[in-house]
Amino acid sequence: MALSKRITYYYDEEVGNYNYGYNHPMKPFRMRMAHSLVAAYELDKKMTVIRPPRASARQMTRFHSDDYVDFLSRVTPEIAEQHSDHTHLYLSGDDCPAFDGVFEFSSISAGGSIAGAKRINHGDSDVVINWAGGLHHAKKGSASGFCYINDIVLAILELLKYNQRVMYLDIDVHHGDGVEEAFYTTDRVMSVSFHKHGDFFPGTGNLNDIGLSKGKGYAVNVPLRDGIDDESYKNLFQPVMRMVMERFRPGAIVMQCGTDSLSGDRIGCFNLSMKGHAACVEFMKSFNVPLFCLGGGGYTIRNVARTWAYETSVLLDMELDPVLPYNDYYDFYGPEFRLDVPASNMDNANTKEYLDKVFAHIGEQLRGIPHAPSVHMQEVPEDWPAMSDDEMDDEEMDLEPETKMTDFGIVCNLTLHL
Ligand code: LLX
Ligand code: CA
Ligand code: ZN
Repeated sequence: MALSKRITYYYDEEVGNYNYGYNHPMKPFRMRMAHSLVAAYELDKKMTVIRPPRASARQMTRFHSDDYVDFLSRVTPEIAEQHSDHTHLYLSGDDCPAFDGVFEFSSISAGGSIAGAKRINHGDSDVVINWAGGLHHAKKGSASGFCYINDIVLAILELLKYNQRVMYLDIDVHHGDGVEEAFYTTDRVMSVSFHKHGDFFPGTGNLNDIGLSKGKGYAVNVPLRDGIDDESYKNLFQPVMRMVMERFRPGAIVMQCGTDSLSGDRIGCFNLSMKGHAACVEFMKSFNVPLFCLGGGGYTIRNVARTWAYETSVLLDMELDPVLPYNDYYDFYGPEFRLDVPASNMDNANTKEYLDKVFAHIGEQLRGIPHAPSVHMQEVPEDWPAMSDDEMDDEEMDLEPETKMTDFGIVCNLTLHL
């Protein structure tokens, strides 16, 4: 019998108050809906629930450029309109509006992801959840695809202080471009993204994009077509991830659980049911490696809330009543009022031949990288880490403004050198 895991869940009730604008598909309110379901199922009683500390501008500049973070911390809707030339440098038009409180909103998601990584580093938790995180498109010097601050890169940088290897897995329907780019030249982070590819945002994530120099082979891209269903997804996901885990042996897994890969999403084009999506989470949990689950995209908000509440229960090993309990947003779930997101009858454009070709290509890629040593074979200095997290943060203050310290190297303003 598997031992039950210690779970930490980050939630800030303020997060649901931010508003991208009336017509924008990103609705931060979905996080409040998800939490309301979590609480109505009494899942909050089975885990440690923490309100995250807000990330500071300084913490954000561990990845992002100083000028971009400074801009984000000052911008308001009025300033953005008055200085539109400057704004276009950092924010991409309608996708990334300068809405009221955009910096505070970003500091909530980033704060939860940095704090969650620390909790894993200190061995305080086996599984951490931050459904407000997962902003995988944000770049070093600009916002992209509704994402301003890349909480995922910040969490991975934190995990790298204590872990020689960290795996990043992304089941959002979009390519995890910002995270892949940040770690494209290192063999210490393996990034794996399953996504729709072909005439779809952001356009990156080709099968042949596998990383560069030391990082060659450590970026895995799984480009998919419209309408992939639970069975074909599982038949590709499980063997690919088994192979990645066996080859790379990470000390921690960061999993972006974007729900725009669900059937019926307002933006996505896949045909995964809630159970099919959650089966990916359950599969990664079964490796018994510290797991950090983050949110991501998701635009049919009743289904986002259902799925993240259900995935919370999967991580807790708890069975839930398929009839939804009464909750603050009960009316959103009619007419069925059930904990289910069914697949539809849409066509699956992913033929068996296509998926076999993708699998063969990835298999060949992974056989080309060396087997990582298992954790017990690694040499770890007895007094490692020599400094506390706070001391390490303080150390950064003494460095030149253009260089940021990490435990294993210097992050300069162009590339992360790990
Ligand atoms: N993919 C994704 C993941 C997380 C967030 C946003 C996105 N972006 C999109 O889904 C998208 C859709 C259409 C066009 C461009 C991008 C995200 C999550 C939480 C808060 C903010 C952004
Ligand atoms: Ca993805
Ligand atoms: Zn997405």
